[in-house]
Amino acid sequence: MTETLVFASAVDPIAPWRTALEALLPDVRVRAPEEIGPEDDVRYALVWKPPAGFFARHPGLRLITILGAGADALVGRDDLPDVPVARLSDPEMARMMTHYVLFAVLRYARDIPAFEAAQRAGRWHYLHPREAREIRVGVLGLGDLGGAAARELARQGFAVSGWSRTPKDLPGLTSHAGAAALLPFLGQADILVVMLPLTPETRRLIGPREIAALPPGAKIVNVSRGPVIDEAALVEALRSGHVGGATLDVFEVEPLAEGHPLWGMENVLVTPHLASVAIPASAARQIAHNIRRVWEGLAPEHRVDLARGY
Ligand code: NDP
Ligand code: OXD
Repeated sequence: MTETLVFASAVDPIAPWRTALEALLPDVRVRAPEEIGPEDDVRYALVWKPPAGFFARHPGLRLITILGAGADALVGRDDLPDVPVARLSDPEMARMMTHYVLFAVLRYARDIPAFEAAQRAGRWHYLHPREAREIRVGVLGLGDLGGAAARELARQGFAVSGWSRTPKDLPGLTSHAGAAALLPFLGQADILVVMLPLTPETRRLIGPREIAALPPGAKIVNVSRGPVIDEAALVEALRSGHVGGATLDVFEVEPLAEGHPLWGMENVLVTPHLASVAIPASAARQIAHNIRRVWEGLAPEHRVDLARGY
């Protein structure tokens, strides 16, 4: 019997997801909310920030899949039905994120912002290149995306350390875990890469005290969620020079407001939340695999722990 997957996203076009999913699951129809009719048996939802009241319209749901890696937008909702929620954990998404992080770290490691400024001033500005192993990169969050980026940075020869909730054993990098290890970890990060999910525990985790713990002139790359960093404290530290530069893909409020101080700061690179995106051709395989697991009465993989927040 044919079942329906309802697809709801204001940012992702449905067509490539429909093509990829229907090819893998011939008995499942992929429909936009406005295409759903009385004949549809809606069992699955693939969503990115669906509107309020969305889930109540589909009482037969058996699996919700978040159209992304971060679960924060869904976790806090009071209208979630009591069905498993999975998120994407896709190697191609990890590859795209790793590219962004590598770009941002290499840009600082090779002093590119200084050369960009020198070029604008028409000035020949020689800075002797440092070896990668002299540059300490700290990665906050060693999950699917953070772990992949940290491993690649280590492969490129940087002195990489990572921090997570539970201890990790990742090749080529030093791992730290737990709240007590955070400040000493930050003190060793010439470049800090933020890859933590947004949860009640991580909201504003990086505040004035944590920023002050960074080595003077440290750079920050935030690719996870804006509210993990206290944005006002970051602006202040960027103004004083204690933080020498920041590459920011995510912000407390998105889109970043017109006139926000971050727009005009010479030592800041702003990108509009696209460090990595869900890629239909590869992520559809994971979604189809999970739907087959539901058919077999098995728990879906990459399930979000709603109590933990990620
Ligand atoms: P995972 O859920 O796989 O990993 C999260 C990591 O953070 C884990 O290592 C976890 O520790 C650690 N962590 C969580 N809470 C704490 C805490 N309180 N203290 C210390 N460590 C903690 O996430 P991903 O790597 O897949 O993704 C990270 C985030 O990236 C997403 O949540 C999303 O917000 C963001 N993202 C941004 C995108 C963009 O385009 N900018 C695109 C995709 C994702 P442990 O391993 O011990 O559980
Ligand atoms: C995600 C994102 O969480 O794109 O997938 O931010």
